[in-house]
Parts: sequence; structure tokens; C-alpha cells
Amino acid sequence: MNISQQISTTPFLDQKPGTSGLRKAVTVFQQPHYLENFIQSIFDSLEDLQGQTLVLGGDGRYYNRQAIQIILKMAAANGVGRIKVGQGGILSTPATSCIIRKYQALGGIILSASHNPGGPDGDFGVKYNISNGGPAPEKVTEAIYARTKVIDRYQIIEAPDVDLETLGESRMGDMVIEVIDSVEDYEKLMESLFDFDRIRQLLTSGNFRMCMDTLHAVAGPYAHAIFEQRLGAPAGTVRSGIPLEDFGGGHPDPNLVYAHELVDILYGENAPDFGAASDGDGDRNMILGRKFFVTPSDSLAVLAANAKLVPGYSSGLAGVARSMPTSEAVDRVAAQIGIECYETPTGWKFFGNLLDADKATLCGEESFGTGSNHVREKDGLWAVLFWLNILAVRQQSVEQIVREHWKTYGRNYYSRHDYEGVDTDQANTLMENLRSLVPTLKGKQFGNYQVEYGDDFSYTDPIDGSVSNKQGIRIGFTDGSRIVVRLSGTGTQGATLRIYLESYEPDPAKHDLDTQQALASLITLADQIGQIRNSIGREQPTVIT
Ligand code: G16
Repeated sequence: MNISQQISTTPFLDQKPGTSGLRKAVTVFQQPHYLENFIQSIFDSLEDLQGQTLVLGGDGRYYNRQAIQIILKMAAANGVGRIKVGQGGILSTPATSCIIRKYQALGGIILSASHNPGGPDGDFGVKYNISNGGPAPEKVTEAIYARTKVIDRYQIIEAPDVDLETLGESRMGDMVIEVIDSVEDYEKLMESLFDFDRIRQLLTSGNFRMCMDTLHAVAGPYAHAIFEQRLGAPAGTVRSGIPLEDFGGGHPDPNLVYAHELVDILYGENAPDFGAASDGDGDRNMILGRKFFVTPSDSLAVLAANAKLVPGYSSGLAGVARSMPTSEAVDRVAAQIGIECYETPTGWKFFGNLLDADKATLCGEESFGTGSNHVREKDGLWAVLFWLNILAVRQQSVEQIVREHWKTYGRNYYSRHDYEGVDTDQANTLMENLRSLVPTLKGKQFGNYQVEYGDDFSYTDPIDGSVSNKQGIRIGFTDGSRIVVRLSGTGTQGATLRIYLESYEPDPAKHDLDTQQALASLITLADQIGQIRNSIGREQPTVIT
């Protein structure tokens, strides 16, 4: 007999979900009642929780297992009917989205701080996804936040911990707990979208080598199962494939800085033909060719331009969508195929309505996220499979494909400069100053650049009419160049200032420049207009991607 208890609590005032759920240091989550308050606030904000099915899993980081045990006991006490939990507590973010949709669950709880480092001194996070499989939209996260501010009790059952290793069903109170295979449903979905036979031929031909680095994070088991076991790639194709609680001490962020081991391999002697990496919770991806980096913005554009080669997308795209700071490369593809291109604020949640309404088929973000209407999250391994499918059909190298793309559509030189751990007050002041300055910039000339528009991006969702203001400062120039400045919504220490820089080059003779050189004058101009380094007392960005 399990006894349900009502525990008194007091609010924590820092539980406002950011770009992607609540992310804090592990030590913050370990405070008594901290996790419980947030979970109860989620449950309290859901209207018909009684008897419903939820999906639960995480990226395997430190505190994942403890949190899962707490959440299971709270779910049972709150009347949840069934919980599908990934074996060992493991579910990637896209797999969770897939499972919510497939089994028509009410929603899912994903335990992850994505690409942030893990371990006792690292970060932890909680995201809630709704019944379409996607991140909770702002009206839901605001309701959860409102609840966290007044919460005075939570419900939990007293029960022994659940065995998360053995597949199958058990009961806790009236709730059924189903420990499910973490990979199976997701693998089936991938098989329904891509030409597995053709990819298998490519991977077993002996003429093509790939290297997939899952950075000791959640995508490891998925990558082993799909690339090595299912598609025949040799053992060892997947590197760092065992999820570790601290990601092996690394930073599970697939970019040129943090996935440097993979970068060294792809830029080294006898490099493989194709390299890819994914992040903590498996939703991000980085694509590399031999000695060649594909920017996430270009990757989205290439996938859109080649979608017809892939079985799941062969009938064409309804439209595409990108976040505002993502380069306009995909806009050019959309214009050529004659489909709509939507520009949304940063945050995958903003794509949900467009995907549900079948306005967009492919979506992408500069922050190494690409995905489609197959789930409602970005999806790292999906992007890798999409590229493999294109490579298998076109029989060209990654570099050849991207260079041909630039020839056809022009090249959008693109880079993001991040200043991490900035003093929050200084960062806010900088943003306020820019906000008041940009409307006065229109028509002004800075060297070769003339300002076409300057604003703080505001988005009206075309489906439900909801408005999201203050989504980032944009300065657009008449030659198609852009500077975008915004504060990250995912950092956990101080503020992270992001400067996004983009310039358009139609002339193929000028497609070989180094990106930072191509953008040099724009970088200087961004600093001049925004007084960036002065205002925050920094000489250099922390990370350049
Ligand atoms: C999250 C969001 C993305 C967003 C990224 C960066 O990704 O899901 O939509 O682009 O954060 O956001 P920010 O610039 O506010 O830090 P993830 O992979 O961390 O869940």
C-alpha cells in the first residue's frame, strides 16, 4: 500500500522557464523541495491530468536517475494513469517527442540541460512537452511559472524506488509504470523517412567513411543502434557512445569549439568523408565534410534544396521556417522553390504551431538545430541521416554539395560571437541602450553599409495570433547584411550575449574567403554601434562559431 503525502513548501522565486525549460546548476535542483515545487507546478497547470499518459526520460546526466524516481512518485500521487519511462532513465529529446506523438500521451517531462556541462558541479534541467510532442508554448510555461510563485504544497507517494533497467510494466499506487526501450520507436520512425537500403550501401561500400561523435551523451545508444547495427557502419564509427553522468568531463555541445576531437579527425590526415556530432539530449547536430564545416544555417538550406531526394520528403515541402538570427540562406531556397519561409523567435517552441498547421515541413536554427514535421523537436540524428541520404543519392562529397549550393543561391557568410558569463546588469543595460538606439538608425551610412531597418524583433504567431516581443535587436543593411544582438535564454551563469553576423555574397569567385575575414568589417561595425566590448569590459568573445 503506497501512502500519498501532502508536503508543505514555500516558493522559489527563480523558477521561470527560459528558452528551453528550467535550467539551473545541479546544486540548485538538489535543494530540498526545489525539483518537487517545479514538477508540482507543471502538474497543477495541466487541466486533465487524471488517468492520463505521460512520457519521462532524460539525457543521463548527473541527477537524472534521482529526479526520475522523485517524479514517478509525484506523478502517482497526482493521479497520472500511466508513465512511459525510458530504460535506465534514458530518452533523447527527439525520441521523447516521437513517443508522445505515437502513443498520444498528454505530454512528457524531459530531464536535460541540453548542451550545458553535467556532473555534480554541472547543470540540470526540466522541460515539459505538450501533446503534439513539442516544447510547451509560452502560455503554458507562463502558467507553470505563475504557479511556482505561489505554490504551498506538493503531492508525493511513499514508495520504494522503481527498477529502471528491466523492460516491462509495474504499478505504483494506481499508476502503471512502463519501462520502454529507449531507441525502438525512434528507430522505426527514422526508417519510415529515409532510404535505409541506400544509406546502408553507402556505409558498407568501402568507399565512404563516417565518424559520429555523440560526446558521451544521450545519442550514443541511438547512434550505435542505427548507424552500426542497423545500417552496417563498422564498429567504432560512433565515438564516445556511452552516456556518462558528466559527459566524460566534456561540454556536450556539437560545435567547432567543444567537439574539437571530431574536428581534429575531420581536418586531420586520412580524414573520413563525413563527420557529425550531437549534443547532451540529442536534438542538436553538427555536420562536417572532409576538412569542411557546414554552418547550421547552410545545412538547413541544403536539406531544403535536396528534400526531394529523400523518401519522407519526396512530395515536396509545405514551407520552411528558421529562427530570426539564423542566416537567410534557406530564404533563398524557399523563394526559388516558391514556398513560404517563416521567421520566428529563437526557441524550437515557436515552430510548433507552424508544423501542426502544415505551414512548414523543415525548420532550423543557427544554434545547431534542424528538424521537420516528423516530431516537434529538433533532431540531431535525423539531420545526420538526412545528410547521409543526400550523400548516398548524389554520390558527391559534402564540400561539393555545399559549394554547388552556394553557386546556385549565393553564399551567406555567417558567424555567431558569444560573450559568456557577462555581468547581468551590464548586459541588460547594453540591450536597453541598443533598443533605444536602433529605431534611429534607418538610412544611416556606416562606411559601405547603409542601414535599411533597425528594430527589436516582435513575432505574431500566424496560427494563434500570440505576440512575442523583445526577441532580439536586428540591424539590417541594404546589401542584405545583418547584425543581430540578443541575450541567451539558456545560460545559467550571469548573462550570455550573442552577436550574430551575416553577409551575402552572390559572386562564386568570392566564396572562398575565411568567414571571420569576410565578416571583419561587420564585426567592427557591430562593436561600434553596440559599444559591446566597452559596455561589458571584454576584449574577445568567449566562443566563436
Ligand atoms: C535551445 C532551444 C533552441 C535555441 C537554443 C539557444 O536549444 O531549444 O531553440 O536556439 O536553446 O537558445 P539561446 O540562444 O536562448 O541560448 P537546446 O538545444 O539548448 O534545447
